[in-house]
Amino acid sequence: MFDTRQLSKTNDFAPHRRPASDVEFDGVFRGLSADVPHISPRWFYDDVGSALFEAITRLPEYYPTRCELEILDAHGKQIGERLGQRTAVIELGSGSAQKIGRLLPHLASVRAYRPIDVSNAALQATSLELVGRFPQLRVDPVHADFSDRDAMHTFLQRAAGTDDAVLFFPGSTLGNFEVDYAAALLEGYAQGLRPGTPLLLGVDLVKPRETLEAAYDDPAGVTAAFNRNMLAHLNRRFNGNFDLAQWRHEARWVPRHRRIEMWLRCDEPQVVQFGEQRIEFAAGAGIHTENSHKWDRPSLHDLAETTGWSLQDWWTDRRGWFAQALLVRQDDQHKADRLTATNTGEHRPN
Ligand code: AVJ
Repeated sequence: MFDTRQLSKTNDFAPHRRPASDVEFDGVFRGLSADVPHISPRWFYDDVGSALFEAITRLPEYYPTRCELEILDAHGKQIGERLGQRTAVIELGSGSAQKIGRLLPHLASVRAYRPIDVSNAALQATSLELVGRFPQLRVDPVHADFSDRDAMHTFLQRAAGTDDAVLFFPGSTLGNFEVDYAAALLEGYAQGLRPGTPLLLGVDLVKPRETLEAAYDDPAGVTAAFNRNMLAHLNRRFNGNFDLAQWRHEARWVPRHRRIEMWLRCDEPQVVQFGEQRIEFAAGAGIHTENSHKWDRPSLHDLAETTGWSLQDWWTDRRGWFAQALLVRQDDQHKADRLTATNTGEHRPN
C-alpha cells in the first residue's frame, strides 16, 4: 500500500483545476483560424492522450523512450557523479516514473522530487509509484504548464528554493516547441535558477528519414489515434464538434527545419462548431499539431550558449540516436564574456 501522506498536502505551487478559460479558448480559436491552422501540442495531453502517449512509447517503431532508458542505464552512474550533491530534482513533464526511477538511485543526496505536469492523472501515477519505490523521498507534484515561460520563471525560483536542485527535462519534449520558443523557454528557466544549476536535457538526434517517419506514423495506428484525440479533447473542453473520422494523420520529416511535423488533414470541406464560433476548412486543409525537432551536438551547443546555459557533457545510446545533454546555468560573467565574443566576431556564426 502506498502511504499517500507522503505526498505533501501543503503544495502551494499547485493551481486549482480550472475550467477552460476565455484566454485558453481565444488561444485555441486563434490558432485554428490562422492562415496555417495549428494547435499547441499541449492539447494532446488530456488523460486519454497521456495514456495513448504511454502506448506510443511501447511501439517497436518509437525508439526515443527505449534509447533514453538505455542511456540512463548505461551511463546513469557517471551522470550522477557529474550532477554532484543535489538535494532536489525538478522534472518538467512527469510523464511516467520510468526515467526518474532510473536516475534517482544515482543521486543519493536527493530528498525531494517535484514533477510538473498539466495532466493530473500522470502526476498522480508518477507520484504514487515513486513514493512506493523511494519511501524516504518527499514528493511534491505540481499541476502547472512548463511551456508558460513567465509562470515557470517564478515557479522555478520557488521550487528550487534553498535546495541544490537539478532540473530534469527528458523525452525531447523541448523539441515540440518552435526553435525560437524553445530558446525563450530555456532562457526563462535559466533566469529562475542560480548559476551552476544543472539541467539534464533529453534530446532526439537527426537520423535517416525512414527511421524518423516510421516512429511518427506506426502501422498499428497508435500515433494516428494520439493525433486525432486532440480534436476529441478540444470538443470536450471547448464544446466543439470536430468529426474525428474526417481527419487523417500525417507525419513527415522536413529537413529544412530538422523536424518531424504532424498534421491532421481533411479530404472533404468541414464546417466545425467551436464554442459559439464556426470554423471552415476547405477540402485538403490541414491543422498543424506538432513539431518534433531533432538536434546534433553542435546545434544543441549553440542553443545552450545563446540561452544562458553551457553544454558540459553528452551521453548517447549505442546507435547514437538520442542524447542526454548536461547543461549548466551560466554565471552572469560567462554571459558577459559571450556577448563580448559575439560583438567582436569571435563567436562562431550559427
Ligand atoms: C513527447 C515530444 C517526446 O515528439 O517524440 C510522439 C511526442 N508525438 N509521437 C515526440 C510524440 C508523436 C513526443 N514527445
